[in-house]
Amino acid sequence: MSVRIDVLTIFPDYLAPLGLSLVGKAREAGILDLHVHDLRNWTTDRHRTVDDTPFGGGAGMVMRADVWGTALDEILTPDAHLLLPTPSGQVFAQPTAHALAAETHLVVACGRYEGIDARVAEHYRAAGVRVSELSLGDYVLNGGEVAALVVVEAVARLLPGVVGNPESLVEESHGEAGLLEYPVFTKPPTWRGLDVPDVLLSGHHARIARWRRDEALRRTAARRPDMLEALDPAALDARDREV
Ligand code: 6GU
Repeated sequence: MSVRIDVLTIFPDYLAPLGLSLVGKAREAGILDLHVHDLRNWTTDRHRTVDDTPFGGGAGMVMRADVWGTALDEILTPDAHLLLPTPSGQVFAQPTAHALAAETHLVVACGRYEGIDARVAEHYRAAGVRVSELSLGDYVLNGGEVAALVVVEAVARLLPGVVGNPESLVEESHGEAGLLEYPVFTKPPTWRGLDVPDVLLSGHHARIARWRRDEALRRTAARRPDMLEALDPAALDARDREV
């Protein structure tokens, strides 16, 4: 069971960190088959042009559909899911990471400048390719490369065998509980006058679990009231409601 991911970009060096850390190890272990391609390899002119001025006028440049089409025709396979990072996409979140981790082939097409000619998404959708336009959040970046890093890391760590202890995936922020994670502590028990909460040193597993749940609820209420609103009321017990 391995996932193939192809990333197309005019800045392949931007993706160099994907050789490091857990993602790098997943690649070495054959769990993740990642390929980064230079879009300019599919240009045909002397200047290796990938962009042009926008029809209708306006600032900036638009990436050409013909260059992207030649590249994607070669890279896409029948089971591929095409991901187009763009600030006008749907916000990428953990449920999408889980869904993508169950795929066999992801192709990430990184736009730059003002974006990719809109006919690229339209053409591949009409051809039956699953196309998802994804945003990282409500701010503007210079291109899709950082989003490609984010998607590859978020997906790779969900592949079986990448994160050493699968339990690390269970109690994390944006996990199944729909809450932010509780605060964590390690040695020393006192640091600069600050003590680790007594309950965590008590060895009393039920009390520790209750304390962590309370902290997760308090944090989520303070920082992300939208997440608390979205919780299924049936997921809250009587004690939760007191917090
Ligand atoms: Cl995916 N791309 C760009 N260019 N800007 C963004 C983004 C993506 N997500 C948030 N801002």
